[in-house]
Amino acid sequence: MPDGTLYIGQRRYSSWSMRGWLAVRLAGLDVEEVVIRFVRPGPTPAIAALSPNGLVPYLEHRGARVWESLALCDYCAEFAPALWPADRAARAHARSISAEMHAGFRDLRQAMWMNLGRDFAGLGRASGALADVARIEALWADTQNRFAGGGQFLFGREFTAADAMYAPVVTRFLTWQPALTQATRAYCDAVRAHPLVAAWYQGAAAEPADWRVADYENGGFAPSP
Ligand SMILES: N[C@@H](CCC(=O)N[C@@H](CS)C(=O)NCC(=O)O)C(=O)O
Repeated sequence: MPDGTLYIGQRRYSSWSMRGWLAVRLAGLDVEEVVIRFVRPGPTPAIAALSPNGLVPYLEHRGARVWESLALCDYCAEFAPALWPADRAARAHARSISAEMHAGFRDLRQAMWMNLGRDFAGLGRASGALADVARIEALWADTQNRFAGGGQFLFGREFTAADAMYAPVVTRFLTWQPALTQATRAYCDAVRAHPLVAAWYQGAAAEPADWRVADYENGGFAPSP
């Protein structure tokens, strides 16, 4: 019998669920997964009735109730401390960039939403989104230069909670293909190739077609000038 339940949204669209799921799987928690399909227009009643903040991811584990993806990362790190870097300064940096992700990049998230099954190359290039892309590229480059020691992830060879927090950004970059530096593309390739990220994509591809949400499949957008 599993130790708890992790509630998530559709893998194809739910970026915050992806973060929580990656943290839970990296920590090896033995939990059952329950996917709750989004209802549009939201909020989704089944999620609102279940989760304290009315959102997924939401984890129930051995008597603990955990919501907010960053809190899930911290909870999972209690079982797998390597989710955060061992070095104090690196760990402070990892927490800071993860908090920046959790709190921000709203323009990017709105203009280039997560859809793991579509190619929206060249679209979504609103000025605010491009400013977010530039900040993320600078942040990743600075982090890797200071802490990765030549490894493929943000803090080296191990995929940390910070990588989990940015993994859905990687998927956005792959789907929408804004102009990116070579270093950013190399990081995106490394994240995409991680076995857990690959498993999440496979799960998304296996979701039934009637789970699709029209708003996220085309949205009626036009390329930005
Ligand atoms: N700050 C929250 C954000 C979670 C969030 O926005 N989740 C979305 C899905 S990605 C949700 O549950 N939406 C409810 C709905 O669409 O009905 C976190 O970090 O977990």
